[in-house]
Amino acid sequence: MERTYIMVKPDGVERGLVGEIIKRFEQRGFQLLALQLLTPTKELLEQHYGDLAGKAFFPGLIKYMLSGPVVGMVWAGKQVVKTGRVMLGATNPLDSAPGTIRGDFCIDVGKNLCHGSDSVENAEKEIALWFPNGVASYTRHIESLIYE
Ligand code: DAT
Ligand code: MG
Repeated sequence: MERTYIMVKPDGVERGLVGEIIKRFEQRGFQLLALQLLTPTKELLEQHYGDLAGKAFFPGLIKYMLSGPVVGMVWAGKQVVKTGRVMLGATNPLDSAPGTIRGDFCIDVGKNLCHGSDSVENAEKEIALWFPNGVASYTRHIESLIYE
């Protein structure tokens, strides 16, 4: 089953939106495979956002992400990478549709609450980076109520 890495950023944790974000993925029918709260190191964040290292906003992004703990999750399900991004909304919250997490709860790109992997390949890289001890799978009894 496809997997994605979803992360509530420090602003989302401080604002008490962890439960709200988990709720949306749970209610949609996706399966929670892993969950952790941690204050990431600068090195971990620089690896996670490695492809953005040349951007002018990169130092500010790292500072923001270091400002407190984050909640990282692995979710599994059919097309969960693409659908997870749709559920988060556009990178700039002002472009995010109402009904999306960013479209419902934030305004500025530098305080956009959450992260979601942008491809299946990057999802697996991010899961390996944030959960170096591995992520186990398990069978749910409700699969037949979610998938046809
Ligand atoms: P996304 O988080 O939607 O995958 P991204 O990978 O392009 O977006 O960028 C990672 C984060 O960097 C994004 O969530 C917020 C920040 N960011 C992106 N573009 C920015 C910009 N133009 N100004 C400030 N921060 C930006
Ligand atoms: Mg991204």
